Amino acid sequence: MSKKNIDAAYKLACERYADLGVNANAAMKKLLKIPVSLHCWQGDDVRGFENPEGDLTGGIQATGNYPGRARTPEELRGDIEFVLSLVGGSHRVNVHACYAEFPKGHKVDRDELCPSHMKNWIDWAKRNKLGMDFNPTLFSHPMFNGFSLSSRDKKIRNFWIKHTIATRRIAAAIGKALGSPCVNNIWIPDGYKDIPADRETPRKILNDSLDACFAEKFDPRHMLDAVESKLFGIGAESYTVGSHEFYMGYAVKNQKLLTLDAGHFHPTETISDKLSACLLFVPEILLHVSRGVRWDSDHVVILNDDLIAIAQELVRLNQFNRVHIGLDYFDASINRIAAWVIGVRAMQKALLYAMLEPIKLMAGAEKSDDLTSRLAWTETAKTLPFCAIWDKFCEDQDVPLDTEWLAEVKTFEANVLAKR
Ligand code: RNT
Ligand code: ZN
Repeated sequence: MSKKNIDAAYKLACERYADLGVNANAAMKKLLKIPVSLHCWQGDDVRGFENPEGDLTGGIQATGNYPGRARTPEELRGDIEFVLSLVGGSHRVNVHACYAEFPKGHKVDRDELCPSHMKNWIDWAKRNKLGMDFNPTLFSHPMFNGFSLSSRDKKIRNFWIKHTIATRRIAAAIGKALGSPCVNNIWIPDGYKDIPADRETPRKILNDSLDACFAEKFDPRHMLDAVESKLFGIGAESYTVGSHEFYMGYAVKNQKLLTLDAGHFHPTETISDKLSACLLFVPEILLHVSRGVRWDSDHVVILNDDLIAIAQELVRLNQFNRVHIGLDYFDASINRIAAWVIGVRAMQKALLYAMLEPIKLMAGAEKSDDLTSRLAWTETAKTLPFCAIWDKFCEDQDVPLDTEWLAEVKTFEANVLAKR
C-alpha cells in the first residue's frame, strides 16, 4: 500500500473516530509509551545456554522442531534485534537465569550466579535502549525433582533459595544499570501428579522459603519482586503448591507484584476480569500474556477476544504504571521470529483497538442505566476502521505493515536461520 493511500485512509478513519469522541492520534501516541517485555525463551524453545540439549522439565512443553532455533547468545540476541526492527515502540527483554553466560572454564551452578554472568545481556540491552526483566529458573536442573522452593528436603530447598536470592541481586544490578526497574518473576512448577495426602505442608514450606528469598531489601527503582501462580502443569495435575489463592494471599500480605499468566487458570476463566480486583490489593501486576488451547499450551498470542478483553481492561483502568506487560509462550512448530512478531504486534493491536473504542458513549450509557445503548455501542466499535489507524502507526514508526513483515521474515529465514 502506498504512503498516499495509508494517509488518505487514516484521515477518513480519524474523522469517523472523532465523530464518536475518540482521538485516534492521541491513541497512537499513547501506544508508543507502552512497552512489551519480549520473552527470550521463544527463540530457543526454553533451552537456555547451560545445557541446551537437556530436557525441559517443570511440566511445560515446547512442541515442534522447526529449523533455525537460536543456539548461542549471539544468535538469540540477533534474532530479538531483528524482531524489534519489525515492531513499533520501545520494548523490554525478559531473560531467564538459565540464559546466563560464563567465561570459558568458569561455569558456576545456579546458586552461585552473579550480575557478571548477565553482563553481555546488560551491555546489549543498554546499546539497544531496552529495559530488561529477569526470572530465577527453578526447573530443567538436576536439583529439581518435582519440588524446588517447597521441597521437604532442606538441601534442595536451600539450593533454590540461594538461587532465587542470587537472581534478585542480579535483577537489581540490571535495573540499576539500565535505569529502569527490572521485574524478577518467581515461578515454581512444584506439585503432584496424583492426589496428595497433605496439601498444607508444601505450602507452609513455600511461604517460609519465599520469606527467606525476600529477606534482603532492594530499591524498587531497580528491582521488583513478582510471584506467579498456576493451576496445574504436566505431571502436576492434581496439586500445584503455588496456586492462585496461595500467591494472591502472599502478594497481598507482603505487597509483592502478582503475576497473572493467561494460561494458568481454568480453561474458561480469563485474566481480564482479575485486573481491577487484584489492583485494589497488590501494588503492581505482571502479565504473562499467553494463549492456552485446551490447556496451558503456550500458543502464540493472537488478536482474539481474550487478548482484546485484557487490553480493554488495561486501557480502561489506565494504570499502565502499575501493570507490566510481558509475553509468555513458546512455539517450536513455526518460524520462531514470526511467532514473536505475531505476538508483539497482536498485543499492540489489542491495546490500540481498546484505545479506539467509543468508551465515553459506552460508559455513559452504563452510568445512566441504558444497557441497550451500551451493548449497541460495544457492537458498533467492532467494525470501525481500526486497520487504517494501525497501518498509520506502523508507517509512522517506520516498521512494515501487516501485509509486509512476513516477506522480511522469510528473507531472514533464508539468509540467517536456514544456515544454522
Ligand atoms: C510456566 C510459567 C512460566 C514459564 C516461564 C518460562 O507455566 O508460565 O512463566 O513459562 O518462566
Ligand atoms: Zn508464565
